[in-house]
Amino acid sequence: MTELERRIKAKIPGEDTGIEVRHTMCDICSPGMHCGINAYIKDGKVIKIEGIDGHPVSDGRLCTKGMANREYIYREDRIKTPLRRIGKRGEGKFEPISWDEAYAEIAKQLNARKETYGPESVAFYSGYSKWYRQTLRRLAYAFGSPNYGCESSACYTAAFMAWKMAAGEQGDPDMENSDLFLGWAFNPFYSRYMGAKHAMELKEKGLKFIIVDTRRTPTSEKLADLFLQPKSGTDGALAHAIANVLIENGWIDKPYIDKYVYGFEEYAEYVKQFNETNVEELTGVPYELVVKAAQMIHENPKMSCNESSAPLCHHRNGLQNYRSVMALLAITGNFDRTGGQILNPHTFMHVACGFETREHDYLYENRPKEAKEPVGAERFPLWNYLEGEMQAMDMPRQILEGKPYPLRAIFALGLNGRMFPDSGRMFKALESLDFFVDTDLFLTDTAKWADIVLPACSSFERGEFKPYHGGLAWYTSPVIERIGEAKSDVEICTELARVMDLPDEVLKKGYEYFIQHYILDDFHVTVDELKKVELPVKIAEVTHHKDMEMLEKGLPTLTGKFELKSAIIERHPEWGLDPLPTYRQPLNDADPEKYPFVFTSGSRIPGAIHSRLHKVPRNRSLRPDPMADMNLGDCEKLGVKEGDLITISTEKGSLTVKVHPTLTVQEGLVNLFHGYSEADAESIMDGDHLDPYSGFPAYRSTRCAVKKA
Ligand SMILES: Nc1nc2c(c(=O)[nH]1)N[C@H]1C(S)=C(S)[C@@H](COP(=O)(O)OP(=O)(O)OC[C@H]3O[C@@H](n4cnc5c(=O)[nH]c(N)nc54)[C@H](O)[C@@H]3O)O[C@H]1N2
Ligand SMILES: Nc1nc2c(c(=O)[nH]1)N[C@H]1C(S)=C(S)[C@@H](COP(=O)(O)OP(=O)(O)OC[C@H]3O[C@@H](n4cnc5c(=O)[nH]c(N)nc54)[C@H](O)[C@@H]3O)O[C@H]1N2
Ligand SMILES: [Mo]
Repeated sequence: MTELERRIKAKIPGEDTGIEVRHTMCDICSPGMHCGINAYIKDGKVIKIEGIDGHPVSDGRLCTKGMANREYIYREDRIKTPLRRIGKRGEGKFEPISWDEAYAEIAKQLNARKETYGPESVAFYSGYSKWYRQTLRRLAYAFGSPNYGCESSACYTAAFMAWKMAAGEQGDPDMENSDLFLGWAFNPFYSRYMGAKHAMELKEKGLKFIIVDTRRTPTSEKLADLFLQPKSGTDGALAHAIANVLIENGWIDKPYIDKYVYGFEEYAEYVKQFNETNVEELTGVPYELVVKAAQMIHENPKMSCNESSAPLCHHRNGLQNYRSVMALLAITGNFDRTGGQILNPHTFMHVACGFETREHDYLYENRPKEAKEPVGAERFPLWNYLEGEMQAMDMPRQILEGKPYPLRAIFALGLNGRMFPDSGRMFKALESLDFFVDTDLFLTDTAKWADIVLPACSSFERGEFKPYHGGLAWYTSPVIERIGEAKSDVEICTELARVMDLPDEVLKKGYEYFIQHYILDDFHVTVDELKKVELPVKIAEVTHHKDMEMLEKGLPTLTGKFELKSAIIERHPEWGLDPLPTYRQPLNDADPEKYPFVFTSGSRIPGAIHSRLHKVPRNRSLRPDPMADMNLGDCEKLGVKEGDLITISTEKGSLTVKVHPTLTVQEGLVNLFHGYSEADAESIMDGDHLDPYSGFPAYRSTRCAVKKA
């Protein structure tokens, strides 16, 4: 081997090797992360990736998912051209067509639905990706439909709703200044490694941790000073029991409550019923540990709490459980206070960067005024009141029933039918549509049901505006050519708006116009300037929080106070919801004799994210088969050992997977990751086992039976 060959083999950048390093970012997980990537490019192809040293947020690091980027963008099932279905729905037979043909067909079909049934009969839906959502929402509104909606009908929004009800805005933990962190459903080691690093550093500096998790995890082992392991979805009862001990012992901040909290007396009366007589039966947590938790809270007065976007809310009682945990912050005077939970408004795309933008104007200024209520509005009135977008979990029902009005077409970016509980029903609904467009990088199981499939490009093939916390911003540039004829989602939405000549000049001007005029103008920065910087730069001063400033000014709630009792719900008795954070048990009504176990699905595993990485070989090799965790004792009783097949059955159906006997879960619980084609967790869930407050699905609490397969 020559020296040059050796250098090429070692992927060393240089003019002689023809290898160049360009900066991009990972968009496989949430916008709160988006770690910086050095992409090593040779002959137009990415041959290696690594983290960017000095990136102000990720500083050289990438997680198991981020490391998958190269294999992810070159997955074999990447779509290269627009496709038209020629086989049956779901069969996967398509013919390539041109972009012009695709747009023309979409315009024709969507307009025909509008003509026959009204603009609301077309829904505009986004899967987990978020970067293009403002443009998609504007497209929906420009078309005249109120039905913009997304995966956030099952992620994070329920928490946001709880915050809006209590305080009018989202709170975040001020962990650096806390004495105690209440890590309720907190396992960043698997779901956001930077959070884990941060927590470890603070632990070293003396921060105390209470961890509340249905499973033992790296977090419970490495961080917990006290670990509570409740049964799935019983968090509300546990929080109330802790509150009751705090109140009984006078370990609360009475002057703070008197001045800033609404509904305390009734709440205090209500939580009395969660006590030593029933807490262990309700939650599985011994009463001594409840008292210990209360004691720790009392001894460590500055307490902040984890914001859980998923596991706490993935129950039919999820939003109320969330409010119950938040109540602990209010009664101990830890809201809007240093070391507690402080208000942190979103800057852009679900990220709180510490500065304000006019994103909201862009999102809502073209919202149709005369339109019908969005999907789910009747069934989930609180959701509709607070969010005003479609509650997508009600989409399959409405498609199939046509009530309160027909929903006949979907234009989607990254729709995954397998994230809808009772996914079988969702696929039936897709089958019954007049017209379905799906846009994805890959020809997924869901895309196979579409009439037209559009090829989206990856974050390596496009540029996008990317703000980070701390007042930072970046505008990435493509590091490779587009694969096939793929386009970026915002181009697709904009071009479609132009082809259809929708009445929205701002939308038709495109994404860069939006970023420039609604976001960057206020900071006197141009898109072109930002594109030139190699790494995120500071564009705005961060507004620093002043202790109790918001409380003193009056919170943006109906009462101006932190509401333990929701004044919004009080004013709407017709909704049939409780103003107090009342508790009800989480499980569905199936016969407990027949279905003695609890099926929970979705607790994160390090190497996978939803449906995205199961087909990436290096990640798949970390866990080659879908695998359900069960307690060792249960496995012994069932006579199964590591790797044996078990069948998990619910009232909806059954699936067969390998079993992993473990002590991380308690007896009675069956835990499986989701998003697999061959073991679809959602296929055995009830599509109507939803939280009436938020519409969120109960992914984590279905009664099931288990037997050896
Ligand atoms: N059982 C169970 N189910 C769950 C959960 C759970 O805990 N348990 N969690 C829920 C939560 S919190 C979430 S956030 C959802 C995730 O919801 P999903 O939307 O199911 O998430 P993904 O599978 O990551 O992505 C959806 C699709 O988007 C495509 N995609 C990726 N990048 C792009 C892009 O740039 N453009 C376009 N057009 N498409 C792209 C992917 O290929 C994929 O097919 O799942 C929910 N489902
Ligand atoms: N590797 C990986 N990372 C991800 C994702 C992924 O799919 N894979 N998804 C991303 C997305 S969209 C989201 S929303 C976040 C979610 O991020 P997290 O909220 O961290 O996700 P989980 O791992 O589902 O839940 C955290 C912990 O809550 C526990 N838990 C489950 N049910 C309950 C319950 O009823 N009560 C209590 N107290 N604890 C419970 C689980 O055992 C788990 O250890 O992760 C993001 N990061
Ligand atoms: Mo999520």
